[in-house]
Order: sequence, then C-alpha cells, then structure tokens
Amino acid sequence: MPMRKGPTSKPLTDGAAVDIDAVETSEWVEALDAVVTHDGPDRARQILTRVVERAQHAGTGPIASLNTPYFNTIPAEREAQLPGDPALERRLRSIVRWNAMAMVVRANERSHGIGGHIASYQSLAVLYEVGLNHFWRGSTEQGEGDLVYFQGHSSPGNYARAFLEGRLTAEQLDGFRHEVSRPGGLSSYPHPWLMPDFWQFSTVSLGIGPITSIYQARFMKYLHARGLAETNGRKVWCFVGDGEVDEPETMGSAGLAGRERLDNLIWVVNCNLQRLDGPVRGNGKIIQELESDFRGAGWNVIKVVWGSRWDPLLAQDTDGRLVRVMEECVDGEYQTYKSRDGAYVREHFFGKDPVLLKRVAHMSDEEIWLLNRGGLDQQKVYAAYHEAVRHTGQPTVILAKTIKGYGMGASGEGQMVTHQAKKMTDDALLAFRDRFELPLTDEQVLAAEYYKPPEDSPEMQLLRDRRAALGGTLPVRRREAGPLEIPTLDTFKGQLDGTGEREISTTMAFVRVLAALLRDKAISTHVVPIVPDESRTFGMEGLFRQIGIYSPAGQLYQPQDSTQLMFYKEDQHGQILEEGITEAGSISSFIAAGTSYSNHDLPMVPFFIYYSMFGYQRVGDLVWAAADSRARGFVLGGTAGRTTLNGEGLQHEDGHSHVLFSVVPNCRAYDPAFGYEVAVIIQDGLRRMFAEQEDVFYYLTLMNENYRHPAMPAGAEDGILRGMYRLREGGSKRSRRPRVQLLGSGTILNEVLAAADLLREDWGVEADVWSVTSFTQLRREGIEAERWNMLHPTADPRQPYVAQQLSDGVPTVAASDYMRAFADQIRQWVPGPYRVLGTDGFGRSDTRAALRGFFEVDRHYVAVAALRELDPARAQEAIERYDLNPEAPMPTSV
Ligand SMILES: Cc1ncc(C[n+]2csc(CCOP(=O)(O)OP(=O)(O)O)c2C)c(N)n1
Ligand SMILES: [Mg+2]
Repeated sequence: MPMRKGPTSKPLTDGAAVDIDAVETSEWVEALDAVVTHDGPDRARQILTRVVERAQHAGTGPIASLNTPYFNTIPAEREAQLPGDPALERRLRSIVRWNAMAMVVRANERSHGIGGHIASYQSLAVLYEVGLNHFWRGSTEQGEGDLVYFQGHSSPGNYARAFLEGRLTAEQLDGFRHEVSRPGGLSSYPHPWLMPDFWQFSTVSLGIGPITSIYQARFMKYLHARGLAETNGRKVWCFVGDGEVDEPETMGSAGLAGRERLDNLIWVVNCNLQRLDGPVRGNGKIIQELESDFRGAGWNVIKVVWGSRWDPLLAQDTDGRLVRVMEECVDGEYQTYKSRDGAYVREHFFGKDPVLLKRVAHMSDEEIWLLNRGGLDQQKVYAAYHEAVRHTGQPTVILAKTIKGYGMGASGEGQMVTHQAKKMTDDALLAFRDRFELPLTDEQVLAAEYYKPPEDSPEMQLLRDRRAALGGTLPVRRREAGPLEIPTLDTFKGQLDGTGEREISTTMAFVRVLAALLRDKAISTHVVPIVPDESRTFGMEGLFRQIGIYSPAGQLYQPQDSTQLMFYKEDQHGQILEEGITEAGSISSFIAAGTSYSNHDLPMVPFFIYYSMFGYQRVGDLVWAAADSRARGFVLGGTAGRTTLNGEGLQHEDGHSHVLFSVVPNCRAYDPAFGYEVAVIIQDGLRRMFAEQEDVFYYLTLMNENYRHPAMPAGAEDGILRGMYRLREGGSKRSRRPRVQLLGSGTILNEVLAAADLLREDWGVEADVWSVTSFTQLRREGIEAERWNMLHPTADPRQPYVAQQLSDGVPTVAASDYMRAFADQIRQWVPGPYRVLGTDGFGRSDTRAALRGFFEVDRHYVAVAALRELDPARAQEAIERYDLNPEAPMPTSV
C-alpha cells in the first residue's frame, strides 16, 4: 500500500513565493521605503494596515503574520543605553556567578547527590543582574516595591547575591539544601514556608510561577480599582523557562493578561533552548513560536535574540542573507554551535551561504566565537527592560536568547546533560575563573571558595548604591499585616438559631454567612468572592448586582437581564472575581488575595467556591503552592459528597477531596453538616488567620441537599472546631439496653441520626451520636498526642481528643459521604470496635436514596454495622428486614 503523504512543509502563503512580476513588487517596496524615510515607521504601519485591510476585503485571507524576522525587536540605534560602568557591572555579575556555582559544587562535594543546579542560573545571570541593578524596586516607607517571580531552580543566583549583600553568611551558603542539619540552611527552591522572610513566591513547580504572576498582576489592578491600595506603577516580573512554557498553566491564562491589558506585568522567557532532557524545540524555534503565541494573546513582544557583537554584521546585511540563515537554523543547531567552537560556527553556520563565509573571512575563530546572544548582553537586556517598563496598555514578554550552562565550558555549556550538572571538573573551574576574570588563586578555585570583594571595592559599592537607589534589597517577604477586626459569632445569628421548619442546604448557609460578612462594616471591603462560573449553581447570583463583578472595562453593553433585580452587573469597582471556567486561574486569584497581607500590606479574605470535584484533583499543585505561600482564606468545595450531588455521575461526584486536602499540612479541612457549624468554623477561621496571623487556610465542603438545620447546642463551639461533638445522647446509661456510638459527617450525619432512631425503635439499641466536622483535624490532634507519648515514655500519657470523647467497650460506627480512608483516619484512638462506612468507588447518577443504598452509607447500613458488633444474629435479621443484598458487588468493582 502506498504511504500516505504527510502534510507538506510549504507555507500557506505559498503563492507569494513565486514572484510573477518582480518589477511591480519592487515598485511597491520602494514606495514603502520612501514613506519610512520621509514620514517614519509609524506612518508606514498606518498605510500598510489600511492596505492589508483593503486586500482582506477583497478576499485574500490572512496576510500579516504575527511573527517578525528572527532578530531583535528593538533596532540597535533605538536602544536605551545602559548607564554607569558596564565593565564594573560585568565584574560584579561574575562574582555572583562564581558564588552561585561554588555553592552547588560545595554542597555536592559534602553530600554526594544532594542536588542543585548550575546551568540555569548561569544562563540567566544577566537577566537577573540588570533587573537588580536598574529596575526592580524594593519596598520602602514610601510604597511597596515590584514583585519578582524568580525561577525556582535558579535559587543559587539569589542566594549568591544575598551573600554579597550581607543578608546571608558563607555558613548559610554551605547550608544550601541542608535545612535540617544546618541551622539557617537554605531551601533548595523558593519556599515561603521554609524561608518566610526571604522568598515571596513558590515557583519551582513549573507553570505555577507564570500563572500566579498573571493573577497577581490582575489582583493589583483590582485592588487599585477598588481604591484599596495604590498599586499603580508597581510591576510584576516573572521569569519563565522556555521548557516551562509547555505546562498548560504557563500559557493557559496568557489571554487574560492581554484582554485585561495588564501593563504591570512583564515576563522574561529565558530562551536557553534547552530543558532537562534536551532541546525545547530542536526542530523549530521557540522564540518564533512564542512570539506569535503571545502576540496573538495581546501581549507586547520584545525579542532579544542577538548580542551587540552581531550589530555590525546585521547592519551590513542589506540583502538579508544573514537573517535568512538565522531563520533557517533550528534551535537544535543553535544549541550545538555553542557546545563547540568558533571554527565549527564558521563552518556550519556561516558556511550555509558562501557569501556569508566571505563576509566573516576577516574574523578570527575567536571573534566568531564571541558573537554573543541577546539575553547574555547586558546592553541589549537593559534596552529591552527599559522599553518594557514604559509600555502601556499591554503586558510585555521579553524573549531572551541565551545559552544553558553559559561559562561551564566542558562541564556543561550547551550540552544535553547540562541541566543536571552539579559538579565542575578542575579544568572547567579554572576556565570559569579565567573567563570571568575572577581574582582567585588556583587553590581557591579548586577548593571552590566563595569570593566576596572588600566592602570598599567598586563592585561592592555598585551593589550597595544600586540597591539603595532602588529602595533596598529583594526578595524580602513580610510575615504579617495589621489585624482585621473580626465579627463576633452572633453576627451569624441566623445560622446559630437553626432554620426551624425550613429546609436549606449548607451551601445556602454559607451564602448567608458571606452575606453577613459583606454587611459587616469592618470586614466587608476585605472580602474577595472568587467563582469559576458557578455562582448560579451555588445561589450566589444575588451578589452580582449587590457588589458587582470586577471588570476593568466596566460594562460596555446593556445586560440582557438589566430589568431584573439581580442583573449581571460588571463594574470597574466590582468586588467579585468571576473567573470564568478556570479553576487554575481561580486558585491563582485565591493565592494573590490570600497573600495580599504579605505582598501588599493589606489583608484580604478570599472565599473561593467551586465544584468540589474540580478542585484538588484538578489543581492540586496550585493548592500546594497556596499552602507553601502561606495564603490565608477559605476554599469551598461546593456540590460535594459522592451521594449528595446525585444526578451528575462519575466525573462530578466527589467522595475523596477530603482525603486529598488532608495531605496539606496547614489546611484545616471541615465537612460541616449544619449552618451553625459553618458559621462557627468561618468565624474562628477569620480570627486565626486575620487577627492571630496564623498561616493556615480552610477547606470546607458544602452540599446542595436541603434539610432542616437545628439550633446550635450550647457549648458546641469547641467540639465543632476540634472536629467532633456529641449531638445526641442515647437513653440513660443505667438502662440495660445495648449501646453504640455513631459518628456522622456532612449530609450523612442525617442518615446516622435516622439510624439511631431505627436502632432504638426496631432493635432496642441506644446510640450516642456525634457530629464529626473534621476527621482530619481529629487525626492531627491524635498523632500529636501519640508522638508526645512516644517521646515522653515515663510521663503521664496524653489522651487524644477522640479517645476522650468516646467510651471504651462500646462499638463505634462512622459514616460519611467520602471514601472510607477519610473516617479511618482516627481508627487507632477509637476505643473498642470501629466500623467505617464510606463511598469508595466511582460515582454514578441516581436519586440520593438509591446512591446511599448503593454505596452502603444509608441509615439501614449504619444500623446493620452497629448490630453486627453487638449481635451477628440480629444483624442478619436486619439485613433481611431492610431488604439489603449481601451479595451485591463491592461498589469499587462496578
Ligand atoms: C511541574 C514540574 N515538572 C518537572 C519539574 C522538574 N524540572 C525542573 S527544571 C526542569 C527543566 C526546566 O527547563 P526550562 O523551563 O527550559 O528551564 P531552564 O532550566 O532551561 O531555564 C524540569 C523538567 C518541575 N520542577 N516541575
Ligand atoms: Mg530552558
């Protein structure tokens, strides 16, 4: 069979490749040249735009490409000039380079395999240092500074600079990646949790920095629009790896930045052409690909491809031959060039065109080798940054071409394996010293000694002067902001008193709590509701009108429902962040708002509510980053519970998000059943986070099942917060009746209460019932007590709270709408037999009653589970009486 032909590589504009009337073409080109010469490029663009528009009317289809040729966006003659002493700046940067490399080499000599990266920072040292010396402002009394999202695995570069700045000692540098065994040791990557005075942003999981930086910039615009903070003029900078752009989080929200014209956002993509395993686009060109992607998304794109040493060659290139070869070469070739030498570049690059070979005939191999890349040229980088910070109306991306492992020579420069190189050969170390002209003896070099010039040296003066002029050092993280005035519990009286005959859901209870907060004078402006297109699902659409949906454009249309009371109101001063369908974007907003106390000295209280199934399992890594970032606020998993959200089926019904959230150390996760529990948890959460400054956040599941909510039993608060409290007591303990203890959480608590009735009425069994608001909190307290007991073997043992609550010798049954692992968390502290029911398996759609029967968490199964511990014969009777099928397959298997 003949092979099917693949797509051709011919460009779509193929017809244009064959010029059918070269004279006519050159007349057009000459006319254009004349316009540029006489009226300037702006006028040329105006005319061309009009001409293209006209042509498209005639049916030509797309003409203009989003790409420009493979050279710098800013022509050499238009570059802003790097001020000061470029040679001195290079010397300072070389010292930072050395120390960054040395700390990794030393760490791995001490502890083989401890890891660390050399190559990435060496490729972006210029990109950092130009920013630090000229652009990035620190926070001062006069105002907050810029926010820089540094690349995670380039942390040695930040540490090396902090060492010169006197913020870190040599001992601390030697504690790189030894945070446990060396006090003051430095974390591998930027972790606010581990270095809370230093790192601001958790960036190392690739893609997290980029998406959170977009929502940070957007949140700053939001704060400004609402008149809460002066964020104008402050910039968010984010360093992105060229391999990192393949993470969906990286590019997934680029459109938002363009659409909302986030001109306070600057991304620098370090196009060193390599990721971990090999080239990013060996067969293509990452810079060209990204240029059109970003431009299409509405960004201002500045390409910094070639360094100054290319300027004369490019100036000579009136026939475009050099640029043509530059465009023909793919990134795989560009990588190889820089792993070889000048002779190789002459032969394989310039050799592609005999005319070019002649053009460089006068240059030595050494001179050819020194032809530098834009991202490694401080002048080019300065010019790009200068333009980026002045650009208005759009976010800017700088696509900077560099070399991975720059300066590592035979130990890594441009090599496939460079990403993971943690060592340097002796020769490579000596060559590094020579290349960067470091005043170190051979012995110092071979011992990879740190180098700090005398305090009065010009390098140190430059370092200090520049940072002083820019408002101090960076990164610096603020641990806390002034406390908020927290409403007292009776603010939520409506929830505490119960609903009487009325049936509502916990979602509705939450919305009422939120409404009460929005009425509270002290806290209302700090509240940030965040919703990914589910407000109507949760009955929150009333807020649209009441507090408005933030939109930088306001509302340019009359909404379809404008005549209604609760119309869809977009507003420049809106308070709701209606994110559209992006859970990743929404949690990025949560992080921005939840860390506002630190980054903007302004505590904000995010309430991020979404479909619980599309939460942790969708954006788990961002949840982890929120935790690391010490974000404070409330995450609300709506329509939760495997059997409670009943009609939606397998991909919607969540019976495990509590297990997933239980892994986050500083997340307090609750599964409340009643409105007063919701109110108590939220009120206490506000107190902890925004008055006591605890670095925790909350996960609450909310359900859509309507039922009556009782009034809060007196004194229940403490138990609600700790994770369980006795809701109902069985008959007198003196009666001779058999007894069980029943635990229920979320909506399944109602089944448990019904089971208690069945047990009494049908089987003469008394049951005490606990509402368990958090198996996860109970477990935490239990393991803490257990650990203390282990380490204090001769002291009076502490009794975990679970054990204090439950009686020994009485069987206990727990049921929840989550997989058994959730309630199993407390097993070892339950005295006596413990039987757990849960919703393990795939969800499916049916009525709640059918689902609860299927997953065996309804009142009948709870009763059977209890009887099974008391008297197997009676349990058998109950199975028959309630018509349960003992041979039904395990829900996990069907
Ligand atoms: C989500 C995620 N996947 C994988 C990694 C492991 N990792 C760290 S750096 C890296 C390569 C990064 O390449 P690039 O983005 O081009 O950055 P460069 O080091 O080249 O600047 C990988 C795969 C990670 N940190 N995060
Ligand atoms: Mg890379």
